[in-house]
Amino acid sequence: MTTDVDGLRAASQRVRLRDLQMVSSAGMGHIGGEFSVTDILVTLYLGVMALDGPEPDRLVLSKGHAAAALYAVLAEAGLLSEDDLTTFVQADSALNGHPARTKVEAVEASTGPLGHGLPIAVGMAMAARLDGSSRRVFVVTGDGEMQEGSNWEALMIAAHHGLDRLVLIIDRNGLQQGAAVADTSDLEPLDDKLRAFGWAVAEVDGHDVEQLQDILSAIPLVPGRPTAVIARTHKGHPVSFMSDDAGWHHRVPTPEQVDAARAEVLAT
Ligand SMILES: Cc1ncc(C[n+]2csc(CCOP(=O)(O)OP(=O)(O)O)c2C)c(N)n1
Ligand SMILES: [Mg+2]
Repeated sequence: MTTDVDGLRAASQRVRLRDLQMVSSAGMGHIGGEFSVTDILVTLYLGVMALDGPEPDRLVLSKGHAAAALYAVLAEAGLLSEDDLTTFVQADSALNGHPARTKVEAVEASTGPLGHGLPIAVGMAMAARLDGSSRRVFVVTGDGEMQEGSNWEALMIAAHHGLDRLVLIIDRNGLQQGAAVADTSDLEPLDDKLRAFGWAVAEVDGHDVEQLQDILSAIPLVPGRPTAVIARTHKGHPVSFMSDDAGWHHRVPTPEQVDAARAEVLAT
Protein backbone atom coordinates (compact mmCIF):
# COMPACT_ATOMS: atom_id res chain seq x y z
CA MET A 1 0.00 0.00 0.00
CA THR A 2 1.44 3.41 -0.88
CA THR A 3 -0.46 6.42 0.36
CA ASP A 4 0.43 9.90 -0.93
CA VAL A 5 1.68 12.69 1.33
CA ASP A 6 -1.76 14.23 1.92
CA GLY A 7 -3.14 10.82 2.75
CA LEU A 8 -0.30 10.22 5.20
CA ARG A 9 -0.94 13.56 6.94
CA ALA A 10 -4.64 12.78 7.24
CA ALA A 11 -3.87 9.34 8.63
CA SER A 12 -1.48 10.81 11.22
CA GLN A 13 -4.25 13.13 12.39
CA ARG A 14 -6.72 10.24 12.72
CA VAL A 15 -4.15 8.14 14.58
CA ARG A 16 -3.46 10.90 17.12
CA LEU A 17 -7.19 11.46 17.69
CA ARG A 18 -7.71 7.74 18.16
CA ASP A 19 -4.69 7.53 20.47
CA LEU A 20 -6.05 10.32 22.68
CA GLN A 21 -9.31 8.44 22.98
CA MET A 22 -7.58 5.13 23.77
CA VAL A 23 -5.30 6.59 26.44
CA SER A 24 -8.01 8.62 28.11
CA SER A 25 -10.53 5.79 28.26
CA ALA A 26 -7.89 3.26 29.39
CA GLY A 27 -6.44 5.67 31.95
CA MET A 28 -2.94 4.71 30.84
CA GLY A 29 -0.53 5.05 27.96
CA HIS A 30 2.56 6.97 26.88
CA ILE A 31 1.05 9.81 24.92
CA GLY A 32 4.28 11.86 24.63
CA GLY A 33 6.27 9.14 22.87
CA GLU A 34 3.20 7.99 20.95
CA PHE A 35 2.75 11.43 19.45
CA SER A 36 6.46 11.74 18.62
CA VAL A 37 6.49 8.40 16.76
CA THR A 38 3.09 8.68 15.02
CA ASP A 39 4.30 10.20 11.75
CA ILE A 40 7.13 7.65 11.54
CA LEU A 41 4.80 4.67 11.98
CA VAL A 42 2.15 6.08 9.67
CA THR A 43 4.72 6.69 6.93
CA LEU A 44 6.19 3.21 7.31
CA TYR A 45 2.94 1.24 7.35
CA LEU A 46 0.94 3.30 4.88
CA GLY A 47 3.60 4.84 2.66
CA VAL A 48 6.65 2.58 2.55
CA MET A 49 6.25 -1.02 3.66
CA ALA A 50 5.04 -3.94 1.59
CA LEU A 51 2.47 -5.51 3.92
CA ASP A 52 1.54 -8.48 1.77
CA GLY A 53 2.75 -10.26 -1.34
CA PRO A 54 5.64 -12.73 -1.45
CA GLU A 55 8.15 -10.60 0.47
CA PRO A 56 6.32 -8.58 3.16
CA ASP A 57 8.54 -6.17 5.07
CA ARG A 58 8.80 -6.48 8.84
CA LEU A 59 8.68 -3.83 11.55
CA VAL A 60 9.74 -4.00 15.18
CA LEU A 61 8.52 -1.23 17.47
CA SER A 62 11.33 -1.44 19.98
CA LYS A 63 9.94 1.46 22.05
CA GLY A 64 7.04 -0.80 22.97
CA HIS A 65 5.60 1.69 25.44
CA ALA A 66 4.18 3.53 22.39
CA ALA A 67 1.92 0.53 21.73
CA ALA A 68 -1.29 2.58 21.43
CA ALA A 69 0.16 4.47 18.45
CA LEU A 70 1.18 1.17 16.83
CA TYR A 71 -2.30 -0.31 17.30
CA ALA A 72 -4.00 2.78 15.86
CA VAL A 73 -1.67 2.65 12.84
CA LEU A 74 -2.27 -1.09 12.39
CA ALA A 75 -6.01 -0.30 12.28
CA GLU A 76 -5.35 2.32 9.56
CA ALA A 77 -3.49 -0.38 7.64
CA GLY A 78 -6.41 -2.80 8.03
CA LEU A 79 -4.43 -5.12 10.31
CA LEU A 80 -6.61 -4.47 13.38
CA SER A 81 -10.25 -3.44 13.60
CA GLU A 82 -11.79 -0.34 15.18
CA ASP A 83 -13.46 -2.70 17.66
CA ASP A 84 -10.07 -4.11 18.64
CA LEU A 85 -8.87 -0.59 19.49
CA THR A 86 -11.69 -0.07 21.99
CA THR A 87 -10.30 -2.98 24.06
CA PHE A 88 -6.87 -1.38 24.66
CA VAL A 89 -5.44 -2.74 27.97
CA GLN A 90 -8.78 -4.18 29.07
CA ALA A 91 -8.74 -7.56 30.81
CA ASP A 92 -8.49 -10.35 28.20
CA SER A 93 -7.69 -7.90 25.40
CA ALA A 94 -4.94 -8.77 22.93
CA LEU A 95 -3.92 -5.11 22.99
CA ASN A 96 -1.61 -4.99 25.98
CA GLY A 97 0.12 -1.84 27.16
CA HIS A 98 3.20 -3.18 25.37
CA PRO A 99 2.89 -5.14 22.10
CA ALA A 100 2.71 -8.94 22.39
CA ARG A 101 3.65 -11.01 19.34
CA THR A 102 1.69 -14.01 20.59
CA LYS A 103 -1.53 -12.00 20.84
CA VAL A 104 -1.55 -9.77 17.76
CA GLU A 105 -0.62 -11.32 14.44
CA ALA A 106 0.68 -8.07 12.97
CA VAL A 107 3.06 -7.52 15.89
CA GLU A 108 6.45 -8.93 14.82
CA ALA A 109 8.19 -8.86 18.21
CA SER A 110 7.09 -8.51 21.82
CA THR A 111 8.72 -5.38 23.18
CA GLY A 112 8.68 -3.20 26.27
CA PRO A 113 12.00 -3.86 27.97
CA LEU A 114 14.07 -1.32 26.05
CA GLY A 115 17.15 -2.34 24.09
CA HIS A 116 15.89 -5.56 22.54
CA GLY A 117 14.19 -4.52 19.31
CA LEU A 118 17.34 -3.78 17.33
CA PRO A 119 19.05 -7.07 18.26
CA ILE A 120 15.84 -8.90 17.26
CA ALA A 121 15.66 -6.98 13.98
CA VAL A 122 19.27 -7.86 13.20
CA GLY A 123 18.32 -11.52 13.59
CA MET A 124 15.33 -11.01 11.30
CA ALA A 125 17.52 -9.36 8.66
CA MET A 126 20.04 -12.21 8.87
CA ALA A 127 17.22 -14.76 8.59
CA ALA A 128 15.85 -12.96 5.51
CA ARG A 129 19.25 -13.12 3.88
CA LEU A 130 19.56 -16.85 4.64
CA ASP A 131 16.11 -17.33 3.08
CA GLY A 132 17.21 -15.48 -0.04
CA SER A 133 14.51 -12.91 0.67
CA SER A 134 14.82 -9.22 -0.26
CA ARG A 135 12.39 -8.11 2.47
CA ARG A 136 13.32 -5.05 4.48
CA VAL A 137 13.35 -5.01 8.27
CA PHE A 138 12.50 -1.72 9.97
CA VAL A 139 13.07 -1.11 13.67
CA VAL A 140 11.99 1.97 15.60
CA THR A 141 13.76 2.85 18.85
CA GLY A 142 13.55 5.75 21.26
CA ASP A 143 16.59 7.97 21.75
CA GLY A 144 16.79 7.28 25.48
CA GLU A 145 16.65 3.64 24.50
CA MET A 146 19.84 4.06 22.46
CA GLN A 147 21.70 4.36 25.77
CA GLU A 148 21.26 0.58 26.16
CA GLY A 149 24.52 -1.29 25.46
CA SER A 150 22.71 -4.12 23.67
CA ASN A 151 21.94 -1.71 20.82
CA TRP A 152 25.59 -0.98 20.23
CA GLU A 153 26.46 -4.68 20.00
CA ALA A 154 23.64 -5.05 17.48
CA LEU A 155 24.89 -2.04 15.49
CA MET A 156 28.32 -3.64 15.21
CA ILE A 157 27.08 -7.05 14.11
CA ALA A 158 24.67 -5.57 11.53
CA ALA A 159 27.48 -3.61 9.92
CA HIS A 160 29.83 -6.60 10.12
CA HIS A 161 27.32 -8.64 8.10
CA GLY A 162 26.51 -5.78 5.71
CA LEU A 163 22.78 -6.01 6.39
CA ASP A 164 21.69 -3.34 3.95
CA ARG A 165 17.99 -4.31 4.09
CA LEU A 166 17.94 -3.34 7.78
CA VAL A 167 16.73 0.14 8.71
CA LEU A 168 16.91 1.68 12.18
CA ILE A 169 14.75 4.73 12.82
CA ILE A 170 15.59 6.59 16.02
CA ASP A 171 12.77 8.73 17.42
CA ARG A 172 15.08 11.58 18.44
CA ASN A 173 12.76 13.59 20.67
CA GLY A 174 15.54 14.46 23.13
CA LEU A 175 13.61 13.19 26.17
CA GLN A 176 13.38 9.93 28.04
CA GLN A 177 11.32 9.21 31.15
CA GLY A 178 11.46 12.28 33.37
CA ALA A 179 14.65 13.79 31.92
CA ALA A 180 16.47 14.97 28.83
CA VAL A 181 18.65 12.30 27.20
CA ALA A 182 21.51 14.81 27.11
CA ASP A 183 21.37 15.19 30.91
CA THR A 184 21.59 11.49 31.79
CA SER A 185 23.95 9.86 29.25
CA ASP A 186 24.36 12.00 26.17
CA LEU A 187 24.26 10.35 22.74
CA GLU A 188 25.92 13.10 20.72
CA PRO A 189 27.52 13.11 18.26
CA LEU A 190 25.02 10.39 17.38
CA ASP A 191 25.37 10.57 13.60
CA ASP A 192 29.18 10.29 13.79
CA LYS A 193 28.94 7.39 16.22
CA LEU A 194 26.57 5.49 13.94
CA ARG A 195 28.81 6.13 10.93
CA ALA A 196 31.84 4.99 12.91
CA PHE A 197 29.93 1.75 13.60
CA GLY A 198 29.62 1.20 9.84
CA TRP A 199 26.10 2.47 9.18
CA ALA A 200 24.80 4.82 6.51
CA VAL A 201 23.11 7.71 8.32
CA ALA A 202 20.42 10.21 7.37
CA GLU A 203 18.76 12.86 9.47
CA VAL A 204 15.18 14.02 8.84
CA ASP A 205 12.36 15.99 10.40
CA GLY A 206 10.45 13.11 11.95
CA HIS A 207 7.14 14.94 11.64
CA ASP A 208 7.54 15.59 7.91
CA VAL A 209 5.94 12.58 6.25
CA GLU A 210 7.28 13.63 2.84
CA GLN A 211 10.89 13.63 4.05
CA LEU A 212 10.30 10.37 5.89
CA GLN A 213 8.73 8.69 2.88
CA ASP A 214 11.53 9.85 0.55
CA ILE A 215 14.35 8.59 2.74
CA LEU A 216 12.69 5.36 3.86
CA SER A 217 11.87 4.46 0.26
CA ALA A 218 15.52 4.89 -0.77
CA ILE A 219 17.00 1.97 1.14
CA PRO A 220 19.86 1.12 1.12
CA LEU A 221 21.35 4.60 1.22
CA VAL A 222 24.78 2.98 0.81
CA PRO A 223 24.92 -0.52 -0.71
CA GLY A 224 26.36 -3.00 1.76
CA ARG A 225 25.59 -0.89 4.84
CA PRO A 226 22.61 -0.89 7.16
CA THR A 227 20.77 2.44 7.36
CA ALA A 228 20.07 4.56 10.42
CA VAL A 229 17.57 7.41 10.16
CA ILE A 230 17.73 9.95 12.96
CA ALA A 231 14.20 11.37 13.02
CA ARG A 232 14.08 14.70 14.83
CA THR A 233 10.79 14.80 16.69
CA HIS A 234 9.04 16.43 19.64
CA LYS A 235 7.53 14.44 22.45
CA GLY A 236 3.80 15.27 22.53
CA HIS A 237 3.80 16.89 19.06
CA PRO A 238 1.71 18.82 17.98
CA VAL A 239 -0.05 19.62 21.25
CA SER A 240 1.38 22.85 22.69
CA PHE A 241 0.98 21.91 26.35
CA MET A 242 2.51 18.45 25.86
CA SER A 243 5.28 19.24 23.41
CA ASP A 244 8.88 18.77 24.66
CA ASP A 245 7.68 18.23 28.24
CA ALA A 246 9.08 15.07 29.88
CA GLY A 247 6.10 15.17 32.24
CA TRP A 248 3.94 13.97 29.36
CA HIS A 249 5.90 10.73 29.00
CA HIS A 250 3.02 8.80 30.55
CA ARG A 251 0.65 11.37 32.00
CA VAL A 252 -3.01 10.71 31.21
CA PRO A 253 -4.89 13.76 29.90
CA THR A 254 -7.99 14.94 31.73
CA PRO A 255 -11.21 15.17 29.67
CA GLU A 256 -10.60 18.94 29.32
CA GLN A 257 -7.05 18.30 28.15
CA VAL A 258 -8.31 15.69 25.67
CA ASP A 259 -10.66 18.31 24.18
CA ALA A 260 -7.88 20.91 24.00
CA ALA A 261 -5.45 18.41 22.49
CA ARG A 262 -8.04 17.22 19.98
CA ALA A 263 -8.57 20.80 18.80
CA GLU A 264 -4.83 21.30 18.32
CA VAL A 265 -4.44 18.01 16.43
CA LEU A 266 -7.32 18.98 14.15
CA ALA A 267 -5.73 22.39 13.53
CA THR A 268 -2.47 20.87 12.22
C1 LIG B 1 15.18 -1.76 30.08
C2 LIG B 1 14.13 -0.76 30.44
N1 LIG B 1 14.41 0.18 31.37
C3 LIG B 1 13.47 1.08 31.72
C4 LIG B 1 12.23 1.04 31.15
C5 LIG B 1 11.15 2.03 31.58
N2 LIG B 1 10.95 3.02 30.52
C6 LIG B 1 9.90 2.95 29.68
S1 LIG B 1 9.89 4.17 28.54
C7 LIG B 1 11.32 4.83 29.17
C8 LIG B 1 11.95 6.05 28.56
C9 LIG B 1 12.42 5.77 27.19
O1 LIG B 1 12.86 6.93 26.55
P1 LIG B 1 12.97 6.93 25.00
O2 LIG B 1 13.61 5.71 24.53
O3 LIG B 1 13.61 8.21 24.61
O4 LIG B 1 11.44 6.85 24.55
P2 LIG B 1 10.45 8.03 24.07
O5 LIG B 1 11.05 9.34 24.43
O6 LIG B 1 10.33 7.86 22.62
O7 LIG B 1 9.15 7.78 24.79
C10 LIG B 1 11.77 4.11 30.26
C11 LIG B 1 12.97 4.43 31.06
C12 LIG B 1 11.97 0.04 30.19
N3 LIG B 1 10.78 -0.05 29.55
N4 LIG B 1 12.94 -0.85 29.85
MG1 LIG C 1 13.00 9.92 23.70
